[in-house]
Amino acid sequence: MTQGPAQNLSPEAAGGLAYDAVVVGAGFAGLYMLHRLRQLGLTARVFEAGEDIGGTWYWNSYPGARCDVESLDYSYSFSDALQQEWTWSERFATQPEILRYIHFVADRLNLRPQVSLRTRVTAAAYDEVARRWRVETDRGEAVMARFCIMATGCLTAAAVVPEIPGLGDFKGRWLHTGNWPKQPVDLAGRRVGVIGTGSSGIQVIPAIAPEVAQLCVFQRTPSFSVPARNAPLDPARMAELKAGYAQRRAANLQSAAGYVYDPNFQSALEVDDAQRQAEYEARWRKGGAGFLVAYKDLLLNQAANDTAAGFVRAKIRAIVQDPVTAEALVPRGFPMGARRLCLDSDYYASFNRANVKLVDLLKSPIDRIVPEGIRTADATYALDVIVFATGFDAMTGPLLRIDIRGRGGLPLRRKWARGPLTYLGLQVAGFPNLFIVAGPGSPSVLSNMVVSIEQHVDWIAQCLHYLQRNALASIEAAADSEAAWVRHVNEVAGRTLYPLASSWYTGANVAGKPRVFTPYLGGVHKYRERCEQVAAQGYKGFVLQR
Ligand code: N01
Repeated sequence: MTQGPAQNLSPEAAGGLAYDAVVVGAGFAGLYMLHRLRQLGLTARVFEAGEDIGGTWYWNSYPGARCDVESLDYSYSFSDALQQEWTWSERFATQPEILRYIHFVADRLNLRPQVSLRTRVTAAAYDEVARRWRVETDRGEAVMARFCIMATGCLTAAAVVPEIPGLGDFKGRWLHTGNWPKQPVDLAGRRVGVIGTGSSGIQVIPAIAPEVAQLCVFQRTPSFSVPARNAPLDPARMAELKAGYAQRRAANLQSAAGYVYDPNFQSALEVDDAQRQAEYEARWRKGGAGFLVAYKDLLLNQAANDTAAGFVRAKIRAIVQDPVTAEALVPRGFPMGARRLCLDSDYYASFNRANVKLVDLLKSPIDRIVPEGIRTADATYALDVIVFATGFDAMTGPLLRIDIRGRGGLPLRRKWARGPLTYLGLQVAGFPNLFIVAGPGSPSVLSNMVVSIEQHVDWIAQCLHYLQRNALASIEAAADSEAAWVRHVNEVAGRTLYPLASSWYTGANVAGKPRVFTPYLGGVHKYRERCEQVAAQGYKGFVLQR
């Protein structure tokens, strides 16, 4: 491995600068990857499309944006100095606080000089002769690198604005939660329409309801949501938690989700109804995603799932005063948790406000956007602002927006035409020295993302070190191990209730996208063991070349 710019390759011959590694994206993944590359003595450059670092937490700056994994767990664990120095102020951190944290880490590690902001990578092609990736940006720059590491995120800038006719005629302003403006948006006293009631909609609605004149919520599929019960973390509690950080991090690594929320290993069906109700009530009061691990089979057995879903439906009917609105908010037709369980702060209670109206699109679909607002099959809603909380071309979208070409010029878009194919979610056969951090086929979005990101970055860094020590030029997933891994990812998903719902996990939210269950459900702990075993066996299932 080279200690300076890659050897055997003059910048002129390469048509631009040369690095050992290019990293695409400067969120949690890209920044930590840069840190590890520098520790290995490798030259690296990070390209980031945003005006600033932060990735998902840069783009999703809408009012109410907050993480649904507890702050203590949703943070880097690789440096005790960092985790002891930083102090979280709330149980679930807000988007601005997470962004401040990312800036704090970048400053402490002096990462910024190697990050090129406002630079979108448009293409990456493998040059089989030079054995280098040629990476092109929207600024007309082209650089060469031995390794190309995609830290592009799962829910980043690939925000989906649905093709509703008439948007261009709208006289007001429209925004997407996933691409929120960085200048303050004044919604006070305005008539606002929110389209979409997934995690983003469920956060933005209660956050803006008190200030807007009128809020119309355009709901197609109601979500299951449980209270977050966010609360301040006082300094004494924070000090106590920091003292136990080592044990907390170790427990997270041994868990299925990358964080521990009081799992119960009983079946929901082996206890009586009174016991179940008491268990659900305790978890509802405690708040957080621990609701879904109230019993071990909530996502494995429909009858077990029905007991939890029934509890939440009853809560919705009890909170929402207007019975017609309550009934419209009750989710039906898919298992609870098979679409992402939302955590909220007073979401259902927002519908008791006089200025909030639910528009049930299942009864009266959107017909078109008109200059003055949104017209449904039976009414026109006058609006000053439309907020699209309509989600993302998740997981594959951020990768496939880039024209990635492997051996023989094969476009990744063609290779993945029927769904993503990876080995361990880390590499793709035919694309040597290309790595994906927390992408399709890895636990990713069904885990604590920061834990999964650290695990991938560490694995990639160790792999590069192995190549260096053994004078190897490249690593590439073998086609048969990739096929076996994809089968395994599907088999594991097939044992759960997840595939029974249409969701962004399966690509169902984007027209024409292949329907494939994309994240790996085998659990963070087991997945990590598997990755470590593969490495210990000389990168079994990968092809290594001198
Ligand atoms: O997006 P979504 P999201 N007309 O795809 C609706 C993470 N996240 O941004 O289901 C009308 O879940 C769509 O309706 P339907 C988290 O992992 C985390 O909310 O297609 N409606 C749905 O209601 C999450 O799962 C946090 O019927 C339309 C909504 O838009 C992921 O990001 C916070 C429509 C999209 O929901 C994505 O969440 C926020 C149309 N034409 C996000 N098209 C936390 O950490 C779409 N919809 C807390």
